Amino acid sequence: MGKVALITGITGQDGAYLSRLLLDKGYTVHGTFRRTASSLNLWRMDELGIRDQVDYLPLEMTEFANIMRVVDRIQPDEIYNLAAQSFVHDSFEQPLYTSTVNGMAVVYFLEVIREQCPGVRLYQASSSELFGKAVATPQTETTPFYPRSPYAVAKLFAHWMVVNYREAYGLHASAGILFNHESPLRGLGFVTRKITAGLARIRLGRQEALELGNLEARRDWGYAGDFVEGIWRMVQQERPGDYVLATGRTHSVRELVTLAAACAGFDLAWEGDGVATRGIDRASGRTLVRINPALFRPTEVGEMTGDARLARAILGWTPRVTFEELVESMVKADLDRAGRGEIVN
Ligand code: NAP
Ligand code: F7E
Repeated sequence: MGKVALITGITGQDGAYLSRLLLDKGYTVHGTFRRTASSLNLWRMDELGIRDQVDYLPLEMTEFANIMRVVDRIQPDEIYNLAAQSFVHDSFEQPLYTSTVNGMAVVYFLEVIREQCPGVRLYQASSSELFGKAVATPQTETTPFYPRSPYAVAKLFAHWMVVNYREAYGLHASAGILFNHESPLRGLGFVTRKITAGLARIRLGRQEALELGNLEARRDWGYAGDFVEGIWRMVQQERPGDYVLATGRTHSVRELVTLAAACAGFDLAWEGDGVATRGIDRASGRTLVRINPALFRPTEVGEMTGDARLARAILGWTPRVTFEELVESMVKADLDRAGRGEIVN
């Protein structure tokens, strides 16, 4: 018989790709969603063609007893905790809620496993944001953490809880310290998808310009489809552990916009400095990109570069899709969607 997986945050980007991967491997997949809207938004599952292959359960991460009952009902072999308030920018406005969902809720899961089903394997979605104002480059599993947002502080609490439950109670609990990973299924609030969807709309005359914050921030951007493979491999190890997943290549937001613009058929020239910076389409002279100071963060993570050598050595994991291929695929997907007149999610 195949294994049973419980994925929290099934409606998110990683939930969709991980579901597809587990289904391909013969798992029975149960996915949890939160009942915030009147209907369940499964557009990502639709894009991957797997909507009807997953069992969906409502789960509120802030409700301990809800988690207890869902785990008891499903009796999973593996739990992948992906649900989170995952927007770093929003966490400055919602620090309490972010702390509860990203931090405390992880302890609820750990307690349920410890009390009810200690043999269950847990994956916790940790983040490169733990490194924050990084004290060394590139970042590895042993680089000290310096979180720079309520999001990162809450994830750090959860991360150490996972380590502690593993050491104190012998749970098979692993944390993936994942660097930014993107795809055509990325949420519109993140900078990659905001840029590719925005440029597609501009190309089709449906948006005037793109407003961005810090163009100089640098990230190690990989492809989500590659990263969920690494997540699964962590959970299959005989011994649980924590692993960095990253590409080791870093680009600035400015480089990202320039490349995405080229993929959308624009030749972008940059003029001005600071908040007066503008990205201008050389052919028409139109301003396509401008800066909105409201999009800057109170404390920013300037640069991230990951070193995934441990994952390569132990898990046999390497990312396959390059930054250029990733950006091109995202622009293409958004041009197709905008061309079909679809509401871009
Ligand atoms: P995502 O697309 O934003 O998905 C987050 C999921 O969490 C969504 O399904 C969301 O539901 C759910 N959620 C949020 N608040 C909830 C609550 N109170 N109760 C129940 N569910 C809730 O994020 P992702 O990119 O797939 O990332 C997956 C996980 O990896 C997250 O924990 C994220 O913090 C972490 N991570 C991501 C990256 C990355 O680059 N993608 C890197 C490192 C770590 P709705 O659909 O209802 O909003
Ligand atoms: O920002 C800058 C912004 O929101 C990337 C989450 O998945 O990865 C993600 O967090 C950079 C930042 O991702 C805009 O200031 C400029 O420096 O796409 P982002 P993030 O904050 O790195 C980590 C690993 C996670 O764990 C998180 O869950 O881009 N930036 N202008 C902008 N960012 C946004 N969102 N919007 C802008 O207009």
